[in-house]
Amino acid sequence: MTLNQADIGLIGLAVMGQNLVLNMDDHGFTAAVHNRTVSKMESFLRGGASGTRVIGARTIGELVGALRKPRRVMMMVKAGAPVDELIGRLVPLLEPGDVLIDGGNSHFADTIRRAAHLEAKGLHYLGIGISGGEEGARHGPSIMPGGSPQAWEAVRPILQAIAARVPGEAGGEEPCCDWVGPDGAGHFVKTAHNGIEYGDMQLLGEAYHLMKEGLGLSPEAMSAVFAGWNKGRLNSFLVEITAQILAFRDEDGSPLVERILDAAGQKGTGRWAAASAQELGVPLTMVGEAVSARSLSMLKEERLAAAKVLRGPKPPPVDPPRNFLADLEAAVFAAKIISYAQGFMLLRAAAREYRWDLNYGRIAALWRGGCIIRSNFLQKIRYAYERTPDLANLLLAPYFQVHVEAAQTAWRRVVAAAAGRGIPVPAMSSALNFYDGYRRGWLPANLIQAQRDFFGAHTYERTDRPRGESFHTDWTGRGGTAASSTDPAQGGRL
Ligand code: NBP
Repeated sequence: MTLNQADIGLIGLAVMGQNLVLNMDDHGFTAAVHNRTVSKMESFLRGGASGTRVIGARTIGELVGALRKPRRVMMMVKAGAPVDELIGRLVPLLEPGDVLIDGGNSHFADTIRRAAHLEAKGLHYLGIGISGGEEGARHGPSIMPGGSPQAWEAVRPILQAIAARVPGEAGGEEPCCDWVGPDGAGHFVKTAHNGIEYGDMQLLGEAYHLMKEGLGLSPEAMSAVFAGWNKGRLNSFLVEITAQILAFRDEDGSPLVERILDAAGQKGTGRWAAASAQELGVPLTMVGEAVSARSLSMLKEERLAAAKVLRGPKPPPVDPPRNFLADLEAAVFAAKIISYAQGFMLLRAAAREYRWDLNYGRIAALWRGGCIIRSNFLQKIRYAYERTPDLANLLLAPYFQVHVEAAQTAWRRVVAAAAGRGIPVPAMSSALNFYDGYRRGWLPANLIQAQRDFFGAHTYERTDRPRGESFHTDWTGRGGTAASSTDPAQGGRL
């Protein structure tokens, strides 16, 4: 074992850890590695890492001893308790000024807690979101680092070297990796990314459903449609792989996709995005629908039983409109705009709540390469925020406003055709409902306030009085008090 020589230590040699280490090695960095099950590390050194400068460490102590100071240690282990356990073992071995990095999919609240705990001990802590799966980790992921600015400076050269690269503003290339904010900001941005990823995937699933059942297209024909979309404004990694998946044949030549069980799993980050949105009061409806659609899909046996009992429209009352495929492309595009608008609403709300000074244009730029939602579309979002950093909502930026408006007639036709045929399109229709709600100065929430005041004396504000004044009415005349009051004590009972 060579002492004080390695640039970085990495613990956790599963799929992500191994590929990140090889990526670091490609870029000239020396990594010392350790894995709890030491035999996995040994087989990595004999296999994928043979011929590289990677240094194996049989214990955590050995790994720490192999690092140059200030030490940089990256954890790539399963999120949750394993991270706390590992931190507990590392802390006694590290010194003030050393940098500990969690590159897993940790919950941002855990990262905030860990950062406070470790920074109090003089250690620096970074919680970084990494997207791109195995391929990204090996050849260039999108990296979303959060934590102390000093810690960021200490790891910037390594993380920016291994990140995906995309064409830069002023020519050349720029890395899809830049500091996003303090403590849990990086992991929060990764959660928002994953939520948006759920929405994008659900929209493509709904388009597939409409083409398959509404138009009766073969997987081959659908593959061609997605490949065509990928040449236009919907160009993205997910549309590209969808075209490839639909064209993929099983060993006997049949389309493999048709043999895959229709029960979609989830590891939790989409649910975290939806839950954070609920807590922050953000209408992140697309992610909510996408998470619920996966949950509904998991009820396979129940759905099979229900299919024998519950009937939909029969025969289909409407034919698909002419030019349905063009309508569908417009509907997917418009709904995608809504989904990203909601995702950035979530980021804005989190920035307010956790006091993060997030740079939305830069976040959009980080997602342009390496990650699952990478697309040209993100460049438009970047421009929108560069032009107006305090943009209240992406939908108000001219590019998005014009495109949603231009798509809306087709979008409405698609949602109506789906409803008429009994084909579920929860993401496309909830996006439309969001658009129709967000663009209205008045919503029927006055009735809801009246109901709340009726049964729970929750009070309401009036349109003919200044905001902040609370009123309560005795709706039945049996309450024994005046019909309306401005009792300030009641204002807090909401
Ligand atoms: P996994 O999430 O499957 O975790 C396996 C690794 O964690 C192994 O190295 C395992 O060691 C180690 N580990 C566990 Br489990 N408990 C431990 C403990 N108490 N102490 C020390 N090590 C422990 O690996 P992964 O799929 O490579 O992902 C790593 C992280 O990156 C996760 O947080 C994941 O959510 C995130 N992520 C994954 C992807 C992806 O595409 N897979 C993408 C982006 C982010 P062992 O070998 O001894 O069991």
